[in-house]
Amino acid sequence: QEMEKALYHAIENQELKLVYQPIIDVNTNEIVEVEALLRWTSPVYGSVSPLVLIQIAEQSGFIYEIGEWVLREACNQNKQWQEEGYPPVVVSVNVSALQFDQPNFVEMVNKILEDIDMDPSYLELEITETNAMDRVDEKLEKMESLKSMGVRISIDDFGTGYSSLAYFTRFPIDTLKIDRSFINDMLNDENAKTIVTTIINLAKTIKIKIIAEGVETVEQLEYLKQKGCDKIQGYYFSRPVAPDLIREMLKEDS
Ligand code: G
Ligand code: G
Ligand code: NA
Ligand code: MN
Repeated sequence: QEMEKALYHAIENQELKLVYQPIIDVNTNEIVEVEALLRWTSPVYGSVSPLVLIQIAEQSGFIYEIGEWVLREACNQNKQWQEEGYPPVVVSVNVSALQFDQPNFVEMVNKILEDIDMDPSYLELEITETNAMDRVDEKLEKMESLKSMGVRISIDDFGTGYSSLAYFTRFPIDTLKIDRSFINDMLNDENAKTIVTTIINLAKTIKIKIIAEGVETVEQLEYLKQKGCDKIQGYYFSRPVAPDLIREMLKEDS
């Protein structure tokens, strides 16, 4: 397949980039995390949606190399911001199930952190809810190892996978990220509203942090704040942006 070939050369040709979307503490209004998001501008195909890119990468097996590149790049970038004196933030990296299920995944993460000499507590790994429900025992063991290293774990797109929150009490996770579809519908749809408030309340009782994704309006922000949501992410505050723009925003925070 042609696109596979193009992707094969994308890393060495430096066509892959990461952008970063701020995650805000609703109580202090400060950036506390950034989510790294992959972008590919191919000379042949132009900008390729990350969904398509990840799909091709998974089919072709390039996901391992790309996933490792993303982790290393995001950690390097975060370390660099810290060395430049910006207020430290957590960098959150999406991990595909294939990548997480690799036997040496934990060792790879550890090696990257050691190479970069980065404090593991500034790295968060995002696993989607649906992906987390497959090969559970293996995943639990790896999550425990990562936790004991000090790495944080979050469940992404939460609410879309039909698992109960009780199920996730087995997982050593720090954060649930409420899927943006619920945030989008929340103020117009009683069901979505109930789901959001229930997730927030239950998470509080089991001491898991909440990030609301896809916050686009001040009304959504105010509602979430009132319900006790910890952190928000979305276009209301900022789109995913290049590292220099993150510098600008962190400067305003310091
Ligand atoms: O940035 P955007 O909303 O276009 O991302 C679309 C999807 O691609 C999201 O679901 C996001 O989680 C996924 N994605 C973006 N970057 C990465 C990455 O580095 N690794 C993996 N596995 N998924 C990513
Ligand atoms: O699946 P995941 O949660 O990783 O997806 C992150 C994706 O959500 C990114 O592609 C990002 O561009 C997108 N995104 C982030 N904030 C918003 C928002 O406020 N509205 C919409 N529609 N998409 C958003
Ligand atoms: Na994500
Ligand atoms: Mn997400």
